[in-house]
Amino acid sequence: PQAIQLRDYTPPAFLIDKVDLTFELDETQTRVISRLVLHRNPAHPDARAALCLDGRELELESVKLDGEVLDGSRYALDAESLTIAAMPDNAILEIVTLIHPETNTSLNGLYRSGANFYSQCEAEGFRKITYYLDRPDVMARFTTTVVADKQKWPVLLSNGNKVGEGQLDKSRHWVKWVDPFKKPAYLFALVAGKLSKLADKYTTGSGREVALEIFVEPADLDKCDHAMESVKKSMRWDEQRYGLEYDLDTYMIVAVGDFNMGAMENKGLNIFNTKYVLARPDTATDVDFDGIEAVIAHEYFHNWTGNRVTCRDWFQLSLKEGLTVFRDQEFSADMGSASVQRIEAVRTLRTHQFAEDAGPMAHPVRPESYIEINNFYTVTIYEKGAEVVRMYQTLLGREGFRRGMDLYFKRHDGQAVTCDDFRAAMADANGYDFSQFARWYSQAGTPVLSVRARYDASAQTYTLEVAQSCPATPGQSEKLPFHIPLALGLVGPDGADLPLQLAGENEAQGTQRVLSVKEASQTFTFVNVPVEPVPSLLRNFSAPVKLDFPYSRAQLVHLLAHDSDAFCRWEASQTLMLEDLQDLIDAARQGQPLALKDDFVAAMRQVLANEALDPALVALMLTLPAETYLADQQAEIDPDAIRAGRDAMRLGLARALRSELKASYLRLQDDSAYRFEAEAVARRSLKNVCLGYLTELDEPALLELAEQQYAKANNMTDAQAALAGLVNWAEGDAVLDAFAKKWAHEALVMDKWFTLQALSRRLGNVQQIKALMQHPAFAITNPNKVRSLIGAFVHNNLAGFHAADGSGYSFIADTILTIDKLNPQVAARLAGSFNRWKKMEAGRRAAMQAQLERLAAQVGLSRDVYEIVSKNLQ
Ligand code: HT7
Ligand code: ZN
Repeated sequence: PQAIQLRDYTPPAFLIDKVDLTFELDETQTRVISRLVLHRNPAHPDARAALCLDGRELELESVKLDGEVLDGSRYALDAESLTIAAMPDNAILEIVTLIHPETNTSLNGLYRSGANFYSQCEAEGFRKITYYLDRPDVMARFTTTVVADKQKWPVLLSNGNKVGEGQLDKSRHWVKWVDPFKKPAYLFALVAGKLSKLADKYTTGSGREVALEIFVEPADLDKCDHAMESVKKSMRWDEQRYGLEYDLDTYMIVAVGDFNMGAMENKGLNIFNTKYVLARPDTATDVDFDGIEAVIAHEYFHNWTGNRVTCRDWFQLSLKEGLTVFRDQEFSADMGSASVQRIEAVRTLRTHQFAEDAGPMAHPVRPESYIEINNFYTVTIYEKGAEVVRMYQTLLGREGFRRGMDLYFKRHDGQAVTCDDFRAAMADANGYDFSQFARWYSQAGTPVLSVRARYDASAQTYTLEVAQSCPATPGQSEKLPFHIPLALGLVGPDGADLPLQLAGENEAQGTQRVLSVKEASQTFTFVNVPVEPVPSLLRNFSAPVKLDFPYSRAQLVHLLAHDSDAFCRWEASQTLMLEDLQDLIDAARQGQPLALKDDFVAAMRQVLANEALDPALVALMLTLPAETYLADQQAEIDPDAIRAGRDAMRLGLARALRSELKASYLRLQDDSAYRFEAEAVARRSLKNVCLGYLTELDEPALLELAEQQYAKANNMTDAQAALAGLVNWAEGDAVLDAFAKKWAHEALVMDKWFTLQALSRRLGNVQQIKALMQHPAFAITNPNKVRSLIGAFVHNNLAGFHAADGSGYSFIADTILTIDKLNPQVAARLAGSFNRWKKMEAGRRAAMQAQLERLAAQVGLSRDVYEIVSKNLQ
């Protein structure tokens, strides 16, 4: 397969003004009648260029150009396109195609889930519905009529406003939808089925009433309230923060159990994975409630950042995704604890994006090339992209950022634009030079910021020498310096922040500064510093970099106890933890005894005892980094040593803090009805972290605590946490069985049951995973099932997947090949489990390479899997 290059971008030869679609839905085939009003694009370099429409897996019935039926000599057809060479400058094209949603297992294009029909068109799914200019810079006005059997498919939905409906014949009815806004085809949506509706309304700031509708399978109607509340909160927040109102009369959400990603922002008709809609206290955890609020906000926010202003081409994907993730993060920060939300975002970034940036799939926030665009819905585009947007705000302040956003919408509403256009709006609205900042979009890799400090007591100066570098990534051996916002404070011996005055300034300016680091090495001197401080660096994680500062253990303990910045406080605990974990891992590798250091245990004891701290922050400070994150810190990965070192730390802390953990666990009990409120969530999170440690100790009385918690839990957060502790012991089996019996008919709850076992130390092995794949609740065609069992195992159970006998590797290669035939996007995500192969110890490295080569040699591999496998082997 050929790579597509950013440098080859050319404007489309034709633009489409209007699209009229009619769908005749049926169980065995669907007829799509498309009427396009097009005109030649003056911006295209060739004024006589052919019209080349994208299309895949379509059966063409007929083509009419300006009313005349075209015979086969007037167009060329291949597996990917329909080309008409002789085209007038203005034309009406009518195309009839047949498609087969009932056999479409890729969940891309129009597909069936149960007896209902759903669509997914981003990025290039519309071409599986009809021949079209399936690229985001072709924006058209869509009208959609859906015709279907009324008994089987009573609800017929598409984008925009419903303008008519009626009965066609004895059995069939029709509904017509008009979307008044121009949009690219990737935002098209169609849903047909037997669905129940939760209805509500929202009055916008300017007084318009919007109907809110959530459509789900009838059995799920009692799990939509939280989603509806989240919609209303999102709408209010976007008005208050950015002055952005909803623009249609109806906002619809549809939930479907078969879905490749989290959700999709189709204009006026968002389609969601059920995982991000359905929640009841007994079926969904706090993490699920939180995820639903964030994803609903994310898709809703896309209405402006993505839909009203969209991407010129898919290389600009982060223009909408990075910006919208940033917006949903800011929303979540306002809904709950801002610092907890920030720490969690940083954990995700470090665990997943830093790994991506250091591996074979590393790419810039604006990639230069891709083979399959679906492989580029990555943590780099989303999460690093959000960090890049956050840096504008850190440099400009919230008001400056808002000025930039206002100008962006003023300039580009209704357009398909680039990351450079966004950057220009930020720069022009504020008179700020963001030219060097452009490198965040073009250079891959995680920069390293090395800081060294010197205190001169007699001159009362504190000097920071700052140097930056960035490792080579595929195709980019040399990097130029980034523009890095470095937020910092100086913490005095009493724990208070010192006033900050840079050399050359007349007076101190606050106790926190954002320095602009732009050179490869740069010096900053603070004056009038009366005592030697401890630097609190990269506050609130002001840039997506790795910080290197030679903190002493005493300095870390000081920050951990006093830093006014919650992120840096957490960071100090993590740095201390990581240092000791590394020692334990090294000791495990050398077969030496594994013991915890006293000052570390004392610091953790202090954290746990600090009742003035937000319990959610305490929980995060006591949580160890993931095995995969630890793996990424090693020169060579030995999964067994990582497992042994990490387990030793958990067990050591549990033993040393047994009584404090138990006391905190008992203190945090709460028998009241479940509430999804920040304070209650925080208490539950710390309580369950304590329980997790206590169940490391194989003591019947402590395991009984977990059993009791499971038995009397009035919410899934507590039930799942109890089971997570038990599942590592034989005592867990009875509870697992009871859980499966109780929840056999709740697909999302059974997903949790699969994941708990996939991640269990005791059960997370290939034999068990294969056995679970035979369970009646498992389905290889359902992405949620694949992710919760197989994905969890290969991505998050380092020692289980990387069993020394190589069984994990042959298992996953076999599974990838099976799934690739059904759903290449899902198969490609599993292929990402090979991304660390070059860093594994020799035996596992060879075994992984052998499986990669086996995959590469397969005939008929999808583009999706081919791209991941071939980049791994480069
Ligand atoms: N913009 C949406 C992306 C998406 C997607 C991409 C490829 C294949 C399937 C997909 N489903 C949704 C989701 C979002 O970022 O909001
Ligand atoms: Zn998005």
